[in-house]
Amino acid sequence: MGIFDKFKTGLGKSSSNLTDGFKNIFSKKKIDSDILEEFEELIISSDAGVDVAKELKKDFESFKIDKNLDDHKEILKLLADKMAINLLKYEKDLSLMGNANSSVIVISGVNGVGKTTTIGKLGKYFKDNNRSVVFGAADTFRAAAIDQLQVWATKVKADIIKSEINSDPASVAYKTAEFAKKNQIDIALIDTAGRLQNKKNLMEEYKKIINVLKKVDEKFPNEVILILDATTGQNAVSQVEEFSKIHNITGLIVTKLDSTAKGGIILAICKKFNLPIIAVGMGEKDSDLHPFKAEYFAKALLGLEA
Ligand SMILES: Nc1nc2c(ncn2[C@@H]2O[C@H](COP(=O)(O)OP(=O)(O)O)[C@@H](O)[C@H]2O)c(=O)[nH]1
Ligand SMILES: [Mg+2]
Repeated sequence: MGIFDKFKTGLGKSSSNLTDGFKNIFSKKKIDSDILEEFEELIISSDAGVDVAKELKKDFESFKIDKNLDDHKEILKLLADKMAINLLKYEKDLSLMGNANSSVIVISGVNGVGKTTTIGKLGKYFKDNNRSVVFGAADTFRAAAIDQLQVWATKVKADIIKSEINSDPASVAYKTAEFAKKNQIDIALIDTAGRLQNKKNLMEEYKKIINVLKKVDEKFPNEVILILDATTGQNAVSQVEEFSKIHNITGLIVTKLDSTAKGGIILAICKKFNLPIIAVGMGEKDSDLHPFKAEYFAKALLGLEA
């Protein structure tokens, strides 16, 4: 399956929701204010946010009137082009990550968003691109979390640094960075716990992890990537706000796009925060993580072909 088809399949729920709505909208001959409102509401229903919906509504209206178009596909193509142009600056070339000697990447985010799974998938991606990889099991709160990362390490043949349950997460992070530097490992991916029950502790913990990494090398961590679960919708927006108070965020990965009709959340996040989308998760398998491609995303979301 080509990459575009993966976006198409992965965004299937979101695009079928939108496509059904478009069908109804395009069945009306005249575009009056009711139709425009229906269009705006449809976009909002994908969790793209009010600002993006208003912008797209304007585009929709002008394409339809200025170009006097009757062909739905043509209008959707123009909308997709516009969307892709807006999103282009949030693309990041994942294959360039880790070109510096030993890059340390901290993976953060709340419980259950897909941190550990994403680390496994990133490990597979980097290994497939001939990079050496080490995982750091710094979510030391649950034995299962350490085991889960070990399973991924074995699967993708990555090294792993781990310690016993309840040991100090910062110490595991430190050892991982030290191992990467000493052995000239290209990429170290550090898993974290992200339990939001006690925000003060969480903040202290991330600060400690980041500080000890700087002790190994002041350029560490090279990246701190926040993982967002697309199924949580607008909650993802507040998570970016909350975590940016805790630590600097260098990029985002949005997971579980395959499980939601709310894939428009990426539009809302890009509009609101000036952060690159490092990759998107569209399934549970190791091959279900892809670098973010603005054009593919826009076309797939609107139910178009490549
Ligand atoms: N459908 C789907 N499930 C995912 C994706 N990413 C992660 N998951 C699932 O989400 C659940 C939580 O993932 P996990 O990595 O343990 O989250 P963590 O607590 O943040 O480390 C697991 O069942 C994963 O298989 C994705 O892109 N699509
Ligand atoms: Mg985990």
